[in-house]
Amino acid sequence: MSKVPVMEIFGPTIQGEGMVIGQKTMFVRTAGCDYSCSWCDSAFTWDGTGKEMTKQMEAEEIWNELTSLGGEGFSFVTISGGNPALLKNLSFLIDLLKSNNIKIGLETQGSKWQDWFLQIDELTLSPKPPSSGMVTDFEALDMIINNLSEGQTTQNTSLKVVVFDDEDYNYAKKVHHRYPHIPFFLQVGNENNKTSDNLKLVSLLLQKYEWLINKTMLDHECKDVKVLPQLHTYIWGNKRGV
Ligand code: MET
Repeated sequence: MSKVPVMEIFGPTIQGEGMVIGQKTMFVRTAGCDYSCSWCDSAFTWDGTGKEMTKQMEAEEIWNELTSLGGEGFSFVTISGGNPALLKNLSFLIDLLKSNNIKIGLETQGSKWQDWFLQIDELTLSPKPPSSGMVTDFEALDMIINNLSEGQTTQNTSLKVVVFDDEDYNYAKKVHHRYPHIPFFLQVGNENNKTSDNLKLVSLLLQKYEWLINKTMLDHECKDVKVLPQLHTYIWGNKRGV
């Protein structure tokens, strides 16, 4: 069986987060997660509510769906979840995308390793701060970052921590100082991931972005970092499939 559980395929759109923010991309969202973050914006991938939407798909089927949606208008595919790093079989999709000259971005919390990480062009490791309710396995993250550093590839890796409060910010600093050579991104957390009142949401998110920027600018212990909004929420709010 070379199938993987797919929750949704959409695009073209832009990547709203992290190292390739603004990148035109297609998205493949896999089902299943080893985490259950309190503020997860894609809880339907793991809480049972998206069960009917989940399809076991072969790499070729995923590719067909991508090309039927995006035609010849894309050269980048982002794989997210859930935690796609639970799926060994994603190697088939990754090989197929590569053979079609497609660049690949992948989002994971950095709790599990897969050998195919070495083939990802833009890999975001996003360990979760205390507000998520999750506890980071730093041994696993150390191992992943070591494996990636040893791999002789053109692969790019970054770390991204979502920040909701002061405690999260301190956690983010700890992560950055543990892996100072990895490009580091701080991202504004979205506390209101259910609301459809976009004007109110954007105004709150802008305030939180300003708070995070001010905090970082005044902090002499945080120098080589990038502070980003979750861009897609400023445009589409909590809407899915964009
Ligand atoms: N679980 C992955 C991550 O933490 C994918 C996005 S989270 C909904 O980056």
